[in-house]
Amino acid sequence: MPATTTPQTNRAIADARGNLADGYHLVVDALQLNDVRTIYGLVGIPITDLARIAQASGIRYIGFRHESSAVHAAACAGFLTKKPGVCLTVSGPGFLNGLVALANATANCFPVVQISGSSERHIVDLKRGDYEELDQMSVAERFAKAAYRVDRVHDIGRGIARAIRTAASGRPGGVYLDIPAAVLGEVIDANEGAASLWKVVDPAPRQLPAPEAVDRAVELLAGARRPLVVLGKGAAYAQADSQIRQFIEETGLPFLPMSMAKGLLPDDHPQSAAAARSLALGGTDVVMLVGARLNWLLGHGEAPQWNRDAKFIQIDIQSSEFDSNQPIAAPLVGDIGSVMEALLERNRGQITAPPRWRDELRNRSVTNIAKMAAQLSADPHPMGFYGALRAMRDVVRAHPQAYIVNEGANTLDFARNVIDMHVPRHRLDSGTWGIMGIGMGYAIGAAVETGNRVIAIEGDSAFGFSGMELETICRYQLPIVVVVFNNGGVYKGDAVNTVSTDPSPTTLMLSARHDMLIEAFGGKGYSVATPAELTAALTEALASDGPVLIDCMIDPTVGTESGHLTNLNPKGLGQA
Ligand code: ADP
Ligand code: TPW
Repeated sequence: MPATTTPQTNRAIADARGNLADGYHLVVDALQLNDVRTIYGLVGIPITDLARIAQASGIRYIGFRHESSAVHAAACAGFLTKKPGVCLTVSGPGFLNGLVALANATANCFPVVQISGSSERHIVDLKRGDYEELDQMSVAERFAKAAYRVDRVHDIGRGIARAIRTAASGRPGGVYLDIPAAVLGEVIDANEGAASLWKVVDPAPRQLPAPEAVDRAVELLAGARRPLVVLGKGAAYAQADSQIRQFIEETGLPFLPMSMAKGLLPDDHPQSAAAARSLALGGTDVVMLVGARLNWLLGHGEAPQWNRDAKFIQIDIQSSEFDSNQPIAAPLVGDIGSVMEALLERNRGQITAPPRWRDELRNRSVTNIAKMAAQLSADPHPMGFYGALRAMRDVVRAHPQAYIVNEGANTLDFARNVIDMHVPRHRLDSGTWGIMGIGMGYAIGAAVETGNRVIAIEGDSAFGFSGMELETICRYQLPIVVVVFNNGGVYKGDAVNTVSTDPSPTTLMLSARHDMLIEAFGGKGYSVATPAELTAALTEALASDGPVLIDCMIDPTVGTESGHLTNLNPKGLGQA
């Protein structure tokens, strides 16, 4: 019996079931033993009974219409709770449909375990052609943090424990757990089965930084003339909210939140440099990255976006992240809570924010906020992104506990700037990959895990990737309001094909009535064309508990292709 087994619980399980246990029940028991309360999934051979047995045992099972949404929902659960979300897929194509979301979770450092049934090994390995045949583990290995397979019923407990440990510890990520159909059906002695399960102790242990590494960072920050702190979604994930806030406020340092770190400190905090982003990045001489990577989202730390002479301090749980893009003058490896505590302890008043730098940032913020206010208050007809978002901002302000899910191109760029966040971990978006299709999965994950209202702000193209999950939302009666910014296009909606009657590559139907989709499933739909109508619809939607979709007509001529990423399109010889 493994040392960490809790014999009492296991014996109780075994007694209740008589003398025998099968793989299905052992998977469910192992998950329960590890406090898994919800499974997201889509059933079929060989996992249908697994979902049924899980449900009968008291685990909540949420069934989806497409596996990628199920895995996105579990990944969202992982981000919000700091415990791996669990999802269930069928062999072959079902597994592959989920894999994109598992890879996305890994890219975003969200802990999630995708458990998939798989076909008979002796048929798959000789490529004899089985139903949904695929060598899933070798495929998953390349896209996940790790991939494991349970080949014997005796190893189910070990497999689940290993998957949970790997997903949650160190840099979190997606783990694939392959359970062949034969193992689910395998039967063993119940006591032996129960004794083979164990509960993972301290799945994400604290990791303390070395004192000299902390002193190095304090010294650098103390000598800075234009210091800056960048908070990333790793900082939000770490649930070190009070330590982070205390450090920022005690030192007075200006901070810049990455999109999913918004709300860690409120967006209207006087030390926020969000409205002076270009000046902050271009001017800082010492920047401390807290759970944020110097990837494309931060211009790889390169000039001219960044000051060429800037020195970097980086806090991360994964030491191989350091020096991936720029020299890291003060690497701080550890979990963010522990590192922040060490910084607070060893700082002793040395770090301050030079008043001149703070004034510069404040003045730039005032100018930029005034510019934005002018754009927001304009009331063009037809309605543009800013008009719609002003209306939404004013209604959402009264609901700080609502979760915001956001995807699209222009819809993402504008909403990120206009909708302020006041509470940590309440914003979920396209993240590290800039992926479309997270919308309904994340919204469902957030609603299921928290019971709070969720508002999904969706480009019309973005929404299409997971739109069928409206049925899931209605089936479970989740408190989700989907707002589709309908401008009839992937990006803008005014492109024309001059050579044939086919729509252009970026064209979608401007006349689409997404509100009618939700009505097919018994939800409430609104179609709005002005900020006043949007205000009324959203207010009513948030006053209700039921699922709502607001189709919001947006001028198809405004916005830009690829949003603010236009310059990432390769140039070539020009358009046809
Ligand atoms: P953003 O996109 O918001 O800039 P990233 O996803 O690029 O954020 O960065 C998140 C970073 O946070 C990753 O490098 C990850 O290793 C790190 N991280 C995640 N959890 C923790 C934690 N508990 N402690 C320290 N670092 C963490
Ligand atoms: C999985 C490429 C980036 S943004 C986008 C696509 C298709 C949709 C933009 O149109 P939308 O937004 O949503 O109507 P808006 O506000 O500009 O009107 N496939 C995947 N991920 C990505 N990122 C793409 C394609 C893309």
